[in-house]
Amino acid sequence: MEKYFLTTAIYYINDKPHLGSVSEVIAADVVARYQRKLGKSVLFSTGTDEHSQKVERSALALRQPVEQYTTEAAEAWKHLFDRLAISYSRFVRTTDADHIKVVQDMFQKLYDQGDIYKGSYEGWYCVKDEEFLLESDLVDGKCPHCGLEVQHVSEVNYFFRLSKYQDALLAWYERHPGFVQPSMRYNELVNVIRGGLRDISVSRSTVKWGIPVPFDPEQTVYVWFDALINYATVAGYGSSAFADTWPPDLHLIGKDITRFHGIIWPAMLMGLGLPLPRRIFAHGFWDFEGEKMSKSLGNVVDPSSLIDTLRRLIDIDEPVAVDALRYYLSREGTYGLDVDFSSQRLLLRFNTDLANDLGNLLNRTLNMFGRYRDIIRNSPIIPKPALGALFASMVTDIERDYDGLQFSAGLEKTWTLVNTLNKMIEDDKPWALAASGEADALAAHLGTLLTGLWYIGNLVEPCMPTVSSRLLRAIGRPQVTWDTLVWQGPGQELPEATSTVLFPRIRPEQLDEFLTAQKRQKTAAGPQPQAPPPAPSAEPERLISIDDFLKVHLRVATILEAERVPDTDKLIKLHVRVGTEHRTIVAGIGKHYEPDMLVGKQIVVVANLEPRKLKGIVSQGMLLAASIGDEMALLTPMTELADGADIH
Ligand code: ME8
Repeated sequence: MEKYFLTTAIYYINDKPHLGSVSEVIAADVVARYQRKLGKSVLFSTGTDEHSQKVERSALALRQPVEQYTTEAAEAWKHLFDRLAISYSRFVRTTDADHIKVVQDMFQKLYDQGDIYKGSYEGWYCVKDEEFLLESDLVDGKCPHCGLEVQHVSEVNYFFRLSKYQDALLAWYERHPGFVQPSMRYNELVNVIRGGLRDISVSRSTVKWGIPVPFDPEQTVYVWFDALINYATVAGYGSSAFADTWPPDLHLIGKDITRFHGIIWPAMLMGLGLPLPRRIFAHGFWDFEGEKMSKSLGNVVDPSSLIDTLRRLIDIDEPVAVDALRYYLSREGTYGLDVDFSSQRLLLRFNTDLANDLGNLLNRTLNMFGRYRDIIRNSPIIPKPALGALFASMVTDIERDYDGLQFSAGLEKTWTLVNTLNKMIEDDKPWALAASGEADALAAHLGTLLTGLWYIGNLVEPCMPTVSSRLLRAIGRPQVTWDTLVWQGPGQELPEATSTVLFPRIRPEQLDEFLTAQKRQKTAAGPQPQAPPPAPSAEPERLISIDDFLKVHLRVATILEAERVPDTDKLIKLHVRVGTEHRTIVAGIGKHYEPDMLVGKQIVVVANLEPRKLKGIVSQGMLLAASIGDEMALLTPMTELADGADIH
């Protein structure tokens, strides 16, 4: 059986898991389950990164022995991964005995062959990112990545000859254009290598909580050198199994740690004479309100509470709530780029894609089998050939999307199939076929729905394992590998269930409650700001229909001129262009903006607002601005557009 070996990054044990960190392991799980759907034998590893100064400090702060602290924290991570239906083959901990041995063996080998040597390090260190930094790397004296204070370090330690591998790395990148993906990350790394590589420090003399350097117990192995090796531990380095498993097919990591995986790790492997991983894919971040979700910013969404809230408010059971979250994370955004978390979008996806489109399709199909059972008793349940080609070609296209880790595109195509079947029900009008006694046509209609759902049930399995198995159970058809999906009917074996509600619809009042609960949770999770801005109104939002929203005509405008309205400090008169039209708008932004700053800027205006007079000037529209407390910001398109563009 063909093998597939994939890994996630291993998570710093002292961080509480958040939606961003678990999004990676969920994506990896989707890949693992997809590869199994292709019939491969999958080795899938994830785990925790447990050594380092910051872990030592966190344990100390809790007055716990560090071993106890890491064991309890690793259990919490593992428990959450189990809850999220992560089908890992190994949860590796860097404190595992086999890992410690592999790290020491590799360190020794590189030392023996002269790739590691003793030197002295003088410079900066970021404890949060566990990274050595040059003076020139710092931004305002702080870490360029996390913005936190850095530590000055002056110690004797061991260095890895990274510089020696510069040419070999460049040659490797040239020969393997798909080595690092997406291509923008590949280009970034090639530029870093071309810019020149320096040897790096790979041990610490002042950190006790680490793996001892085998030939110098005064030193511990640098946490990144230790952590990267986890991938080799999982593959059984030093055992006979290793040659069969190595190299990994995929390292799935975030865009913040590409240098470690795309430069240092391949150089270490070159030094060790081992094949390099086949592919490194660096995903983007899950943001919250435009900023990376991270513990230090205090803007994290807690996946456990999110699942609990979904369950409680929508009355779904745990595995369905988990699948809904997995679906949302896989379906939003383009994998590789940043995405902003929005509980509204999560619920919208739940109601439209899951409850309306897929859930309804299943339920309607089962209802019809119940209702028309007698009519089709003697007719063959065979799908209509016409749709077979569409389903077969979609499976091929979806495989291409999943191979490229483009989960959203793959799911979008799957939903094209869902909606093709929904539309077919409207077009075929099975109720009319039943009324006129057209048994064969009705049986072909139902056979198509059943076979289509069989495909769809299998196609959604990587992303929603529970939903997949419940759907397939309800229609009485098996879970199969994708290559064995065939466009043919089940014979006379009809589904026994006559109804299954996979996803109850969320009602507007539940939506309100959910959003308020999320808001409360976010406030509870946030750090303590010195002067908190006034909280947005705690009043539940009044919902409007899409039709109400569509009444407002929003357009992009360019500011051509701006001047203060005399005798007021608040009002600015703007002359704007909205496509071919010129308008005057009076806006209350004078305390926040100087007229000069505004000229040339693009803004968003409500184009169909009744004109009104302000200080004797007729204002023909309104511009959009966001404000909280004393702060205000004009809303503007992310990239420049032709003015007059409609906003939907
Ligand atoms: O870097 N959105 O661990 P880590 C998406 N231990 N992904 C995110 C994210 C967010 N908001 N925040 C974090 C480490 N991640 C090292 C790795 S591997 C040998 C050692 C991702 O816990 C991040 O990009 O800080 C990384 O891939 C993973 O979570 C672990 O991050």
